[in-house]
Amino acid sequence: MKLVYSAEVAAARRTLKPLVALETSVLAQGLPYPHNVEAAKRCEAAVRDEGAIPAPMAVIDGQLFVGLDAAQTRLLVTGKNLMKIGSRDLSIAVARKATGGTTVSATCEMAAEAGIFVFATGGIGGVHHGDQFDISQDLAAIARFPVAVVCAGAKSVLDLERTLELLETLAVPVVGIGTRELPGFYTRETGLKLEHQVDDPSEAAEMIRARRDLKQGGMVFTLPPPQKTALKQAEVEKHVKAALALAKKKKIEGKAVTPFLLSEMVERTKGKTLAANLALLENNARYAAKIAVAFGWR
Ligand code: PSU
Ligand code: MN
Repeated sequence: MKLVYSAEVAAARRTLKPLVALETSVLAQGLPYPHNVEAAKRCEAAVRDEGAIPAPMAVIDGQLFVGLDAAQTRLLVTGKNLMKIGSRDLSIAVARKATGGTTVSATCEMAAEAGIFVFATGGIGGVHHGDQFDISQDLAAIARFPVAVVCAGAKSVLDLERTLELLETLAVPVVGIGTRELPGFYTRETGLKLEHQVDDPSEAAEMIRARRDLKQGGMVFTLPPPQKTALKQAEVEKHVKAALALAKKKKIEGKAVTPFLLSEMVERTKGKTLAANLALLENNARYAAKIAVAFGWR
């Protein structure tokens, strides 16, 4: 895989500075302008604050970038018709010289190739509700590539119970940070129990190292979203139900489902989920950086 490193990420690799991978589908498809600009800024600042270097990934004109300069970031937050690039889209994007944001799956794949072990996102994809068969490729990618994903759980619009079951099937460890309850992305609570908990970044780093040494795939660390902007489960459930019904009515399909549901949630909660999303993205980036610093190089 031919990766193009930004000057800053290349320097970090030479000087063995800890790196944190960041996805960009959240910028290109997940959040509306100008909130996506704010998200990128807050995440990168949080990573730097903790002494690590942010490595946002994207595909630009068919080239696989690890680390983006200001003009490239600008393109991803303002560009029209940007591709949503998961693992399965990478080869197509390269062949077609396309430009787009990478989802969790493609970002895991590129991070693994770059030797980056820690990755921060908002919420991972997972098993969707309903009797259609819609499962995000994020899960298979996390199972396959040796990257630890720090997130606020799987996105609230998903079937979280089934998502946890499938992660077990795929032999992906899911570890709570400071709690044994799975957070629900916009919510701190879900009632779903996790088997394991870590209470500080070095414990998480030890687990990543052990999994790496076993030559297994990636893993998931879940961090409850910040109290101040978190929503209550009952409120989220009500709006998710309505958003799912509308998606069905409008026959929203395939990779458009997740962006549609997220933007519906923003409207239905009058922006509350947007504030929650920005806060949890920053929170996850910060904790991921702490883990990356504790992990060090090899
Ligand atoms: N988390 C967010 N916003 C997002 C996403 C995650 O807070 O937009 C994106 C991620 O890039 C994730 C993708 O990988 O949604 C999952 O999409 P799908 O369900 O189509 O696999
Ligand atoms: Mn899907």
